[in-house]
Order: sequence, then C-alpha cells, then structure tokens
Amino acid sequence: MSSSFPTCSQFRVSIVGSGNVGSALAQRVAEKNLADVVLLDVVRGRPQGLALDLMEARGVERHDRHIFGTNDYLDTANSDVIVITAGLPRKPGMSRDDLLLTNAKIVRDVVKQAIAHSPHAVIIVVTNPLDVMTHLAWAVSELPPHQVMGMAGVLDSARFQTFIAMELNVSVSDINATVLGGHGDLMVPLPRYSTVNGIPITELLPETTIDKLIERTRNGGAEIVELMQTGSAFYAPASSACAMVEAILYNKSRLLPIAAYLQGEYGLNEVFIGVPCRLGCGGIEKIIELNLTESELTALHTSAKSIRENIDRANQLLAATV
Ligand code: TXD
Repeated sequence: MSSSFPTCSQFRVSIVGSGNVGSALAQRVAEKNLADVVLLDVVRGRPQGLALDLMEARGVERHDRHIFGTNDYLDTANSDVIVITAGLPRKPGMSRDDLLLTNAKIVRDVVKQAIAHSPHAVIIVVTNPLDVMTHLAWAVSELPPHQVMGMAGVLDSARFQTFIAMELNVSVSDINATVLGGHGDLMVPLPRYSTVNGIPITELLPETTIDKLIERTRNGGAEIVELMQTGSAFYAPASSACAMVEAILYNKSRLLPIAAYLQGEYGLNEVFIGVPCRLGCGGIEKIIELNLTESELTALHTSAKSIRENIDRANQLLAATV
C-alpha cells in the first residue's frame, strides 16, 4: 500500500446526480480533503445551491477544496474520477430491479456525456440496480473494464460489519466483513471470511444468529427505505463510494469488494458482479479469487444469472424505446 500522499493534488471528482448520495459524497470528498468536486444534476439550481452551501462550510471545516455546481458537462472536463449517482431511488415495496428501465436510460445518457469530456476517468457507478447499471455504463463508455466499476460490496460489507459488531458488542473497527455477489436479494455474505480481529465469526456465533445477521444485511437497504418512506440510504453509501474514490486518487491498493467485470474468474464471464479487488490509481488492478465452497460458488453463480437476465431485459427495454 502506498503511503506517499501528494500534498497539493489537483484531483477532480465529478459527481453526476446531486441527490442524497451525490451531495453526501461531495461533502465527504471535500471535507476529507481528497479532491475538488464538481456536482452535476439535471435540476437547475440544485447542484449550484448545494455547492455554494458546501463552499460556505469550508471556513468552519477548515479546508480549501473547491466545490462547483453545474448543469453543464463541460464543467466536468478532465475529471480523474466520475461517480454516477443519477437516477431514481427505491420507494417502499419496490425492488432495485423495479428501477431498471428509468435508470438505464438515465445512466446511458449521463455516462455518454460525462466520458466525452473526461476520456481518461475512472467511473464508479452507484445507481441501482447496481450491477446492471455498471454493465450499461461500461458498454456506453467504451473504456477498458478495469476503469469501470460499481459500488455495492463496500456498503453491503459495512452493513454486515455493523450487525456483527452490534450482536457481539465489540468495536466495529475490529471487524472485517465480506459480502460478494450482486447488490440485491441474492448477494453472498461470507461468514467464513468475516472476522473479528482475525477470528472467523463462525467461531464466535451460532449458525442461527449468523443467518439472522445475513438476512438483515440482505434487507439492509429495504429496512432503511421502509423507515424513511421517501428516499433511501445515503450516508453509508456515500462513505462507501468515498473509500473507493480515495483508493483510486491516492493509489492506495485497497482490497475491497467491488462490482467488477469478470473474464473467467470464479467461472464467470462477461458480467459485472461483486468480488474482492485491489483498487489503485488505474482502477481495478487485480481481481482476487477466493477459495469458495461449492454452496458459496453456487450462490455467486445464481446471483450472476439474475444480473445477466436483467442486463438482457434492460437492453430489450432500451431497444424498444429508441
Ligand atoms: O449501494 C448502492 N449502490 C446504492 C445505490 C446505495 C444507495 C443508493 N443507491 C442508488 O443510487 C439509488 O437507488 C438511486 O438509483 C441512486 C441515487 O440515490 P439517491 O438517494 O441519491 O437518489 P436521489 O436523492 O433521488 O438523487 C438522484 C439525483 C436527483 O437529484 C436527480 O435530479 C438526478 O439524480 N438525476 C439526474 N442527474 C443528471 N442527469 C440526469 N439525467 C438525471 N436524472 C436524475
């Protein structure tokens, strides 16, 4: 892991979609002093207002990062990282897949415009349904696969990590949790690879309790949607995307679960799905192949099958609306 941090970097992160996740992410990136931020949205005035608000917080927060709000992709030119959060969030009772067509059209459109002005950027997709939107973004961008990725595994693992900490009543800092697979009901939490300071949770908790924590992790997004009624989670999603942005800009070579394009790894081909990756300045540097049991591998393949079906559905729906 690199420890040399540039002291006055000129990094630029553009966030397309200035809603809940986009604005929280802008705040994290700027206040952690990682990069200047361009916030873009289709709604006139919203990104400009948010940017001004964040600029006015700088004196109190003590940082000099520039946050700029815009409706024009020209202002995003030469971004190092582009984060796509544009699209609709879920409403109570909706699955992530219910957002398919609406968000597919938005993602296709915004990626085309963003990449035209920043052809060398790394793209992080946040919009749901995550794995399918990442695939569409990659296809539209025509970038090499290691430069396009989806954020979900960091969030799903953080949720699992939280529930383990709450159950064991230990510090969340001592816990590493691993969740692979698609960002949906078929995600694959891996208790064998989830540890408390190196001790697998399978040594510390009975199977029935672990099953309950897994179930809560799977429903982590829905639980918050049900509580909030309007909108979905955004603080932990923004933190998760921010960790990925930091790893890329500062070449940290972090090992994180990321929706990455598989080309034979885990016996899967041509699909974006959550797997452990080493993340550095060029994007995904390496996909790590864990030793999975037969049932874990089957769960990963089942998740991949559902993602593939939704990619086909999205492409059919998009073709029918052209
Ligand atoms: O783990 C994950 N990947 C996720 C994904 C965690 C949390 C949220 N997840 C998904 O991200 C969620 O289901 C949505 O699909 C996106 C964004 O969620 P957010 O909560 O930020 O939604 P908002 O607050 O509705 O913001 C969306 C913004 C809003 O300001 C719109 O005006 C804007 O997107 N939008 C656009 N901006 C630019 N261009 C276009 N075409 C556009 N369409 C909508």
